[in-house]
Amino acid sequence: MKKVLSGIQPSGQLTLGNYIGAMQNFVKLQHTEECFFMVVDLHAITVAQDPAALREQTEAVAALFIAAGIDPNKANVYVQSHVRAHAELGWLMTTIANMGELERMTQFKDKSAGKDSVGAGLFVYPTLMAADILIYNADLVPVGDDQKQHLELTRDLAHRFNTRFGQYFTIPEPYIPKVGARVMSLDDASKKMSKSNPNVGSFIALLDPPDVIRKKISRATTDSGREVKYDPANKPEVSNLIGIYAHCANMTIAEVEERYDGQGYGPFKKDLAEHVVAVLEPLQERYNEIRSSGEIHHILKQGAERASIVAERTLIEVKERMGFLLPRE
Ligand code: ATP
Ligand code: LTN
Repeated sequence: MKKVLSGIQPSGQLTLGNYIGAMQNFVKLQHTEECFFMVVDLHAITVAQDPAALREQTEAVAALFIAAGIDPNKANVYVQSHVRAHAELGWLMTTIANMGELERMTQFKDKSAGKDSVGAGLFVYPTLMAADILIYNADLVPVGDDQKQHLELTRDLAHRFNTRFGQYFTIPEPYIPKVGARVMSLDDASKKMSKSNPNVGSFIALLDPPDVIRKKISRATTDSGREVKYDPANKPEVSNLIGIYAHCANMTIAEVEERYDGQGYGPFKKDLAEHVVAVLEPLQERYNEIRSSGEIHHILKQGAERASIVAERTLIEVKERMGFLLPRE
């Protein structure tokens, strides 16, 4: 069995981008591999969060994991800050990283662009992500396309550690979907769909009611043509919608193109909305059940306990190799 780890930030409402880019693969991998899926609250605070909203979103994201089909008896589901070893290994990895390589991270450049004051946590964000992955010696990391560069850095840090302190960390591989690795914004196909976009019309939240989903899709930007054709370079908006369609209807891109051949955008968008609703409605029902039962707290406690055992073991080994004096009896 391979070890799989991934995380999602409780920094807003989860979107269809998170679902297609990451969560669908979480659900798939849990059947064959040993999985660790976290709500990464320590990462979320690298930009300012309202404390009450952070607490609510953390619980909401955890419940969405389960609602999306992650089985807590198959995968470990927990909150990053409940496993203290993450923060500690994060610090150790920060001392292995160089300023130059962190300055090159595009997520840092995007999130700090135009800001008067940028938190130091945002800068060292990737070293904590590296710790998240390396602490379980994960083989595979299911993420969307935007996380590829962070994964590359994680691999470099693992390799650097191994060279300095002896072969120890597994070099992890990204696991990225072929279609849907970068679901784009509904209002601007040059930007990825993001839960932190202030324009709520730009994303479909997993908890959007059916009528809101229909409205958002009917208003989604297309082009002045009428051909439902997958051509990301020349028809980025329509290609993005076709990708979403293919995922939600479980069809290939070619099948979607064929179905709407010669029909224009109207019927295509209408059906697309129904396919998205059909995927999200049952997920929302399960979500409501999980939230009202309160069972999520037990799931998170159990997940953190199991994960801590593995994480603590790694931390001791790493500290030993780096030359820390470990406490003795
Ligand atoms: P934010 O926009 O607030 O930075 P986010 O929406 O990117 O957050 P994350 O928690 O950072 O969400 O990402 C969780 C996972 O979802 C990551 O694996 C990320 O690659 C994936 N993901 C996020 N947005 C998209 C998208 N538009 N298309 C595909 N995958 C995505
Ligand atoms: N950086 C990721 C979230 C994240 C993560 C991780 C993903 C934190 N730790 C470990 C995979 C593995 C993001 O912004 N999407």
